[in-house]
Amino acid sequence: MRLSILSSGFFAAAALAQTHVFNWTTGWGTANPDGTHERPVITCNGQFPWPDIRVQKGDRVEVYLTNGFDDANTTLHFHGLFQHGSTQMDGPPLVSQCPIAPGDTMLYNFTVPDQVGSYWYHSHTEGQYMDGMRGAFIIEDPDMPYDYDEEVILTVSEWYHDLVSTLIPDFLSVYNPTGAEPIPQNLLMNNTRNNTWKVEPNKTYYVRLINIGGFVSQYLYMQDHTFTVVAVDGVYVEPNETNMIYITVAQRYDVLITTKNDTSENYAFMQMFDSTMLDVVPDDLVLNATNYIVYDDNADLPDQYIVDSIDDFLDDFYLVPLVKEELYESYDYQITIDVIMNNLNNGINYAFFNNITYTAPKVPTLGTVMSAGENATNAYVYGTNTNAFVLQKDEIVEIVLNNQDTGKHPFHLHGHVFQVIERGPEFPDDAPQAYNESAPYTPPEHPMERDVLYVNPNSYFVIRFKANNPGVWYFHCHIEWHLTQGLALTLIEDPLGIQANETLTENWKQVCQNVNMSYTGNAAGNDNDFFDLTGQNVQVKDLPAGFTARGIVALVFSCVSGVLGCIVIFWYGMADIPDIEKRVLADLNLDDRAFLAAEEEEEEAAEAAGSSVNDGLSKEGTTQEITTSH
Ligand SMILES: *[C@@H]1O[C@H](CO)[C@@H](O)[C@H](O)[C@H]1NC(C)=O
Ligand SMILES: *[C@@H]1O[C@H](CO)[C@@H](O)[C@H](O)[C@H]1NC(C)=O
Ligand SMILES: *[C@@H]1O[C@H](CO)[C@@H](O)[C@H](O)[C@H]1NC(C)=O
Ligand SMILES: *[C@@H]1O[C@H](CO)[C@@H](O)[C@H](O)[C@H]1NC(C)=O
Ligand SMILES: *[C@@H]1O[C@H](CO)[C@@H](O)[C@H](O)[C@H]1NC(C)=O
Ligand SMILES: *[C@@H]1O[C@H](CO)[C@@H](O)[C@H](O)[C@H]1NC(C)=O
Ligand SMILES: *[C@@H]1O[C@H](CO)[C@@H](O)[C@H](O)[C@H]1NC(C)=O
Ligand SMILES: *[C@@H]1O[C@H](CO)[C@@H](O)[C@H](O)[C@H]1NC(C)=O
Ligand SMILES: *[C@@H]1O[C@H](CO)[C@@H](O)[C@H](O)[C@H]1NC(C)=O
Ligand SMILES: *[C@@H]1O[C@H](CO)[C@@H](O)[C@H](O)[C@H]1NC(C)=O
Ligand SMILES: *[C@@H]1O[C@H](CO)[C@@H](O)[C@H](O)[C@H]1NC(C)=O
Ligand SMILES: *[C@@H]1O[C@H](CO)[C@@H](O)[C@H](O)[C@H]1NC(C)=O
Ligand SMILES: [Cu+2]
Repeated sequence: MRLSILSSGFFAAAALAQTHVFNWTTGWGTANPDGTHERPVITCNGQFPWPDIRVQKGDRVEVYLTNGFDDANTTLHFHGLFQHGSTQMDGPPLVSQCPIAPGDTMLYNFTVPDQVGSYWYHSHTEGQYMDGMRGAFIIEDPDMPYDYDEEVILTVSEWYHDLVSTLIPDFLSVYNPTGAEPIPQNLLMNNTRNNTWKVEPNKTYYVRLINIGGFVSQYLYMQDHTFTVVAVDGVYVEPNETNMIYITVAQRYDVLITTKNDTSENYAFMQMFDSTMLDVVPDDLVLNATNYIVYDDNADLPDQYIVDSIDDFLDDFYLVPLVKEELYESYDYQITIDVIMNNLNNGINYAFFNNITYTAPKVPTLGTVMSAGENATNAYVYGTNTNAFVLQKDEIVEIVLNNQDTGKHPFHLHGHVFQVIERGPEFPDDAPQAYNESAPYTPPEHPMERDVLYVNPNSYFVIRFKANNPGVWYFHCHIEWHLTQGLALTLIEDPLGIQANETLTENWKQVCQNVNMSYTGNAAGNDNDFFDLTGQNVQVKDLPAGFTARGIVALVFSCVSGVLGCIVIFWYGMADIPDIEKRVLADLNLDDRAFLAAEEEEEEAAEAAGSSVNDGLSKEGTTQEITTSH
């Protein structure tokens, strides 16, 4: 009797699995999310914002994504989904698929058998998601362990008035040698400002907080209400009550919020920039954004809510997963990566793992896996500039990340959640500390697990996971600016397992053909000799010997009086390096007079407005370098 109930229940659940079909075309429209500036935004079938996806555990999802742009490729990534047996549907271009050409359609077809909770989707191409191509992706749990009355999604992000395609050329420029990220204009909640959340009294809300932004972390806190954190990045945790949450881009916090019995008053729901991530804080930037928890439409809205300190946010390191997975006591394979930001010979500031800035291969890495046969187990075939690591089936992998940069970075691993073994505190600017494996430490008995983890400035973190999901998985900083600077690596997990269990769909191959890209061969596109990488894409050369990144910083910023003067000094400073003029001329594309004129105008405008120069510069010893180079 009992058995039959169980099995009929099982078949009922299986029969109920649904297929959700979405037919989406990207395009451009205009919107004014922050209420201060109308601008172009990326639309979905003409609509902005993009719709949320809501499915049940076990369902199938089919998204037909048509690239409706005239002159840009696109892709879609489903953040946090494991994509078991469907790594080809994961999204990042040149990693697990070819870019989708204008006019072309890709079918993302996968199931969500083994995950529940709060996820999101976004373009994985050239910062497009910061222009609006993103939405929530919720997998409902038939066995939800927490009681609540209502469920609500609440996204947060920063917002720029300029398009990413406008910001990137100025960001990745010799005139931005420190790699100062563009400063956003506002914080948004649910794609608006001054958001009103209408609540009923005496209820417990299950709130899915999702940071769909591309740059800054935020502090979230409410007037006279508390968050009880019950899940992070789709992993249930033991309830932990807190007044303040610190959420990096791409992270999710599911929280319970209990409303008051009394409906006479409305309350503030605050978002605050982590301003330590901004190189400059313009005078007119509103760091604290006020939103409203509204009990009574007729009652007044509160002023902003101020707290004494922002230091007491919940430290996610101490959260304990509800399902107690044992600590992976040791590792089989350790990958140690040092993070630095530095300039290459074109004067542009790049980001590096172990001195390599990710440079996309000529063939998507998954295409190389599928065409390399037995040689797919050799990392060399994926190229020397992709930071490729091959993982053995079921081994325990440890990633030690040493951040030698003075910024915080939220790192994301595709295809997995990982155990957080250790995270160091912030260390001073002049003394970055690497992880010391031989120093005694005790990792948590049941480490926190998630898919996005920030590292503190000049510090480190250590994570572990089991290589039980064959696939090509990207690991990268989720700050879109840093991803464009190359802060990424590729994990090729059990390549023979991928070959055995996955077949590339005809559509997947067609997407490559329609963008004129080969999908077989090594990173250089060579499918005769997988060990001949001639012609592979490589990073820009290092700065010439005797010339430092600091020198570039000094030179470029010594010319507050105008760009042309600046370039003269630039030449002069490097005059003793053979051929440097020719190389700099080529790199700077100096014949582009229009570009120079535009830059000059910008500089003048900036001076007129009295805007301050990147405050990080003074620390670089600018003055000193300028004097020596004159
Ligand atoms: C998607 O929509 C387009 C335009 O409306 C239509 O031509 C196409 O047949 C649709 N595709 C699917 C799979 O429904
Ligand atoms: C939010 O409030 C600010 C300040 O009052 C205002 O400038 C802005 O237009 C408002 N934004 C929206 C989307 O209502
Ligand atoms: C689209 O991708 C292809 C293949 O990587 C590339 O050659 C082309 O330049 C891209 N197009 C745009 C507009 O970026
Ligand atoms: C999606 O994948 C499933 C499993 O491979 C397949 O049965 C189904 O036909 C695919 N959907 C489409 C529209 O191709
Ligand atoms: C946020 O937007 C979603 C739709 O994306 C809506 O369901 C939800 O109620 C909104 N939440 C708040 C707090 O405004
Ligand atoms: C609301 O009232 C109920 C019953 O009186 C009580 O149990 C509960 O704690 C109250 N909730 C709040 C948030 O004050
Ligand atoms: C809150 O809920 C409790 C128990 O359900 C009930 O007794 C009380 O009247 C409610 N209070 C309000 C203000 O609705
Ligand atoms: C922003 O909020 C913080 C913390 O509540 C507070 O210390 C600070 O004074 C606020 N800033 C402004 C400009 O109101
Ligand atoms: C809650 O978080 C604090 C740190 O913010 C930690 O000390 C405590 O152990 C956590 N408790 C649980 C049950 O997760
Ligand atoms: C990076 O390059 C520097 C300078 O050439 C060298 O000292 C360092 O060992 C390199 N780091 C790695 C991880 O290869
Ligand atoms: C792997 O590479 C070797 C040369 O190192 C070659 O002889 C062999 O044919 C390659 N295997 C495949 C399947 O391409
Ligand atoms: C391939 O799929 C089969 C059936 O789903 C599974 O049993 C096997 O473990 C998979 N192999 C790998 C290497 O993942
Ligand atoms: Cu970063």
